[in-house]
Amino acid sequence: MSNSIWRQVSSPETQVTSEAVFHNRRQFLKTLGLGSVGAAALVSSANWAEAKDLWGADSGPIIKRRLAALNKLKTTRNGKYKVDYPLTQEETAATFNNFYEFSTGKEDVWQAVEPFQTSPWKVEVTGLVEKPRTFDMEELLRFPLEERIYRFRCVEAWAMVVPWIGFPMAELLKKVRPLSKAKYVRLVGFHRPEQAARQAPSRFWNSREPWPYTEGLTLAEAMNDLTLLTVGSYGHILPKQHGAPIRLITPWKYGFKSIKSITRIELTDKQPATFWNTLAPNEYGFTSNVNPAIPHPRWSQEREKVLGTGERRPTLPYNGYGEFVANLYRG
Ligand SMILES: Nc1nc2c(c(=O)[nH]1)N[C@H]1C(S)=C(S)[C@@H](COP(=O)(O)O)O[C@H]1N2
Ligand SMILES: [Mo]
Repeated sequence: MSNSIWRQVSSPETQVTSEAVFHNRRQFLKTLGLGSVGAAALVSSANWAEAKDLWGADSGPIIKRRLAALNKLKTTRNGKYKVDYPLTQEETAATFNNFYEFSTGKEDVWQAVEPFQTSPWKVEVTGLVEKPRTFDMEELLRFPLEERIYRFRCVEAWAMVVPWIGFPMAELLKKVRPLSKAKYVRLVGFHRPEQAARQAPSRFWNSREPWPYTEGLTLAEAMNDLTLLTVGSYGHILPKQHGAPIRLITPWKYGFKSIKSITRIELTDKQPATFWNTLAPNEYGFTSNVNPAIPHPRWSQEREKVLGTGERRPTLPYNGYGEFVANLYRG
């Protein structure tokens, strides 16, 4: 499953925070006199057989088995949003992830999430609303679930097509009744240093990362029908590496807006600070709609690279969703 074409992709989000981390980790292993075999043992001494494939053995059977074990979800397919590209293979999408709470790498996230406990889980919905409320996951899974096949475009220029399962965020917001003062929605991830290695203070790096991960939308964006609170993919509940048990998907925006493993949704009257915008405001704007005409400060956004095949194709304005969202940005 090693995906060497991806090694050529510079990892821009990664570069912001992690060059020092990688350097120090290598230095650390060297100090201990460990090569890659010793490093694998550090990753998961409890499960040697699975840890070792991090370093090159075929991970295909392991990931297939794990995905097959996830609970299935009952859904209806919503065919409104058509995608004329083939689906990304499930194992490919599930072994190439951005999830900085666990790793700055992409091909090791699916292993690094092992300690993460995603059940029980609650989401607090609060702030400028008439009826603030905490929902537990069982309640959230009782919203009518739809399957939607969406394009997905990371700001780093890789792209995929995934059948997500979820419900419009608008349905949740209607239940808590936003006040007329509410103009933005702030979304908050989790903070569990004991389960998420990179949230723990470390003597090996000095992180500036403002945990928990946070994101935000305008209320109008949050109410748009495309904005999906996502609880599943490929017919089953989300695997941890995709942001179990509940994440956001905003397919017309760069992937970092689609915050994983949400614990809190807060309505506000001011534009909220966000994780990436706080770290590098000139690179990761609050709105961050997919736009081939606006280059990232360090690379062009004119083309994208298809996950799994390496095919290059033109980037589409709003990632192909202009007819549904462009009106949000007029005037
Ligand atoms: N909590 C959290 N959410 C996150 C991230 C993260 O590091 N932490 N990474 C973002 C980025 S940069 C991308 S591209 C997508 C990747 O989603 P995927 O791994 O399910 O493909 O998740 C986004 N949501
Ligand atoms: Mo991303």
